[in-house]
Amino acid sequence: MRISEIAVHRIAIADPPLRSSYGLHQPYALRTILEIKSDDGITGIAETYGGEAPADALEKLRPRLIGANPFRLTGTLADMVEGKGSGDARSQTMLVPGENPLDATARTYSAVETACLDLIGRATGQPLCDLIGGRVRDAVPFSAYPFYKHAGGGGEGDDKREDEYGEALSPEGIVAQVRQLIAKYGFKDIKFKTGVLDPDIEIESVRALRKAFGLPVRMDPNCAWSVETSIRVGKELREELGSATGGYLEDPTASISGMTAVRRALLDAGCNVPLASNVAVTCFADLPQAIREDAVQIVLCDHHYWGGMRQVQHLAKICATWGLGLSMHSNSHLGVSLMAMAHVAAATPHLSYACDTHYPWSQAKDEIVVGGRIKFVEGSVVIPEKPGLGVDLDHDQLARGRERYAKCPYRKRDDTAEMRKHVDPNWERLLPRW
Ligand code: GKR
Ligand code: MG
Repeated sequence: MRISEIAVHRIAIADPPLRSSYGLHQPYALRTILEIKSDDGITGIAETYGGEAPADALEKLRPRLIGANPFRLTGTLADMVEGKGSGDARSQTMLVPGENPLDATARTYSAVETACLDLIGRATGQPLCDLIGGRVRDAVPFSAYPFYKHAGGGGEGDDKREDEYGEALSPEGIVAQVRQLIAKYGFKDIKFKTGVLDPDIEIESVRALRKAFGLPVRMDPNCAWSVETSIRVGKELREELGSATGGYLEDPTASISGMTAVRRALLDAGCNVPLASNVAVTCFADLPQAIREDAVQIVLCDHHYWGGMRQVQHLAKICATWGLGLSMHSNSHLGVSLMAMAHVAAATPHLSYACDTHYPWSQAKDEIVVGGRIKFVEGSVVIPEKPGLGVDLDHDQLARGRERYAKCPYRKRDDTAEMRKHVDPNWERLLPRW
């Protein structure tokens, strides 16, 4: 079997005004859909980061892909898997995920790998998770992912969307948002995006969530705090985020050494709130220092930027060996990414937390898989008994996504620009802010 054709689709999907320490989500999130066709007429698909740079990188790869054997991918594209650099330079501290040039090749490789595995799954009649070692679970649990949010449902002009969740800029608002998410999807864990309001209000929000639902809460301020503030919040929330609850504190402060300082102070205070990361630790080269210094106790994997699904499985093995937990990171996405996340999670024994997903923030109108939205059963995605990823592209919907992209005025994610437009014309991303 040889690759005979590739197609790269740039699409835009409505995204509500969610807040994080990066700023404010724009009314559209950008995604790229990749199709890889074989000379025997089978097509594999993948979804990755959007905008011009990720799509151009895939287009540039065309000469290396056409004629290549999809079974021999690692050999063909070995130079791309790891990306470049490590530590602060490679981190997602200042750049939103998907915008870091140092992990660009790992991201591109991942999209190609996913599409090839989907292709191979379709050619052999096997679900993707069963090609990469076989599933250890038939259903993959995901978390409710509440965000502080302004009023609005995303989209612009004639395409403005209904606001299903409403504004949430207080502890009560967050509890109401999570109530809706749980009622609709059945989630059993809560990953809470913070780093937006004064830490005392965010502490109150975590307490309100624990009180209202009694579920594990994981708090992620994306480096908005100094080491001192991180230590204070960790101490104050020792009960609510403690390891016994299944909670953790994710990237409270920037850099591996910052996380080390927080961890040491929390342990000295007898406070076992584990620290997780998808900002300080983003590649294999970050692991030696992070493990040596006990900077993080949980790593968030993400096949989209860790260099693909098999790299995630290697990461899981390293985490298991060194006694670290493994969780899964997410960014705004549709059903193709969701199914890829579910397949890799299904085939990764050492996955110690329910995965993150932004899927509830996307809408049926934008979904590009045949049959519409992927269903959740009690917070989990069930692996379908179908070959490959188990989902097909709806080409009419894909065309609508391309039209939205053509009309959309921007070509990369920029949460600072959106913050300046709608909240504060002088807004800067200050780290630490508190
Ligand atoms: O969607 O604003 C967002 C998140 O802040 C996202 O970009 C982060 O990458 O969810 C992510 C995280 O866990 O850091
Ligand atoms: Mg995070």
